[in-house]
Amino acid sequence: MSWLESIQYQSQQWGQRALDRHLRLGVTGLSGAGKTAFITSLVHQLTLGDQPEHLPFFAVVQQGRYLGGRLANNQPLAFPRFPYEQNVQYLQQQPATWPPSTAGWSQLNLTLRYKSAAGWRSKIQQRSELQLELVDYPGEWLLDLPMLQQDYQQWSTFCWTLFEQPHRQAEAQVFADLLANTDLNDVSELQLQRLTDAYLNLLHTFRENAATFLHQPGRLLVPGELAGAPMLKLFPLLPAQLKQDSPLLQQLSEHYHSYCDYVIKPFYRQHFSRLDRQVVLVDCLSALNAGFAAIQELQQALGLIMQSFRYGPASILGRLFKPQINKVLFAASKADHVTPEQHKALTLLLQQLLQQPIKHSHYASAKSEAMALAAIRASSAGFVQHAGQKSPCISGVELDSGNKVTLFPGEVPAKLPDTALFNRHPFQFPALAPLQHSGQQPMPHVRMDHALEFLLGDKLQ
Ligand SMILES: Nc1nc2c(ncn2[C@@H]2O[C@H](COP(=O)(O)OP(=O)(O)OP(=O)(O)O)[C@@H](O)[C@H]2O)c(=O)[nH]1
Ligand SMILES: [Mg+2]
Repeated sequence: MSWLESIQYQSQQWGQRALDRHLRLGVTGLSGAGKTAFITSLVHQLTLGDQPEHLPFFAVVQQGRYLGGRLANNQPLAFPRFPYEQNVQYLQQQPATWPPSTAGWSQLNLTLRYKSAAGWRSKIQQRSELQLELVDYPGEWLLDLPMLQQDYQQWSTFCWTLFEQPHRQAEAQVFADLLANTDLNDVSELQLQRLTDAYLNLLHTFRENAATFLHQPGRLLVPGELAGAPMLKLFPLLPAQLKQDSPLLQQLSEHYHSYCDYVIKPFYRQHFSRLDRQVVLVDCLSALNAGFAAIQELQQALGLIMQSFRYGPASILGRLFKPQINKVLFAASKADHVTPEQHKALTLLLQQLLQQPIKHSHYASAKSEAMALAAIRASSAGFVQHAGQKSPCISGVELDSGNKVTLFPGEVPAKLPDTALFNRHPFQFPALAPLQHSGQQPMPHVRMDHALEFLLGDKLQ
């Protein structure tokens, strides 16, 4: 072995230990925003997508330096593993279907190998590695974080302010009547269960009939491993009932504090501390479909989330976990449900939705970018001739009917629309089934290469 080879070998050994780097990527979004689809696609792209034509804006692939990614086997055996293979199976079956909504947290670690672009590292190391850690969880759990800033009374008051809004009022009245006729001295198991069931029923009704986004506590809808835990017998008492120091109020306050201490804090400490990078996914199109109230509530929910993630000494996460996120990607998901020339408007709409929360947050200190993307493409884009004119369109398979459709789904407003616009022009963006694709090809996407470049590009130099 020559002295040069010897140095190279020594350096490689040292380099593998000292330079192997680690990145924890947080994928954030409300239920249905597309987190599971995003992680599945990201893993698929990084393990199969080394073809430059498939990821044209991902520099490490474009420059031929990407050596591939594989699922790491260093994951603690006690951690639930992200069901990547099962998700791919759903997407590749005939007909292709979407993976189901997530019911618990799970993690996946990836090892990415690449050749360094330049500098001393490229001379002494044949290859470099980056460890990527990804976590998935039900979106419903994200909205628990703001509860840490409230006590039970404040939370109950907040809930009833929310329930007074026109799109929720009628549904909430039944539960309000039930509470009004409740004996506040009765803290029996049966009473607590009966009222919790009624509250859970209300949350389901809100979600299905009123297209709402804010549902707390999240574990009531998606309990995960906590199904049956006594502290999940939790619902907001009426504002008038909060003024009397009743046994029921005391019991519910106790459940609330246990929920904050034993569920919310550990969950966020485990999953949101030490995040290096973050993706915030927002499904703007479904909210537009659901109407003015839904858009407003989406904005409110995003505001609450961003407030919770606000960094610096004043923020709750800052105080608890000292996060160090230095790059945030804001992404309007499912962009393949509209024609490509609408993507700009979709990005502007997303920026408008997030404008207030971002202004008041410390996200300003992190590098951020906004884009419209589709993690897993469900349509192909093209043009049709109509009245002698070429018009943009998309083609795909309708999720509900299974029918093939070719359509122009409509324009995306570049600004937050007002009620008048919704009255004049209801939005009807379609929901489509994933495109059929063969196993060994990377999943079709829209701008995942841009997302990968923004999130990982500098770490793969
Ligand atoms: N067209 C299209 N639809 C998508 C895409 N990603 C997600 N969807 C649709 O959105 C639904 C929800 O996506 P998920 O990835 O399960 O959302 P999630 O954020 O993980 O939701 P929870 O697990 O409930 O928190 C899917 O079932 C699809 O119908 C995409 O890239 N393109
Ligand atoms: Mg999910």
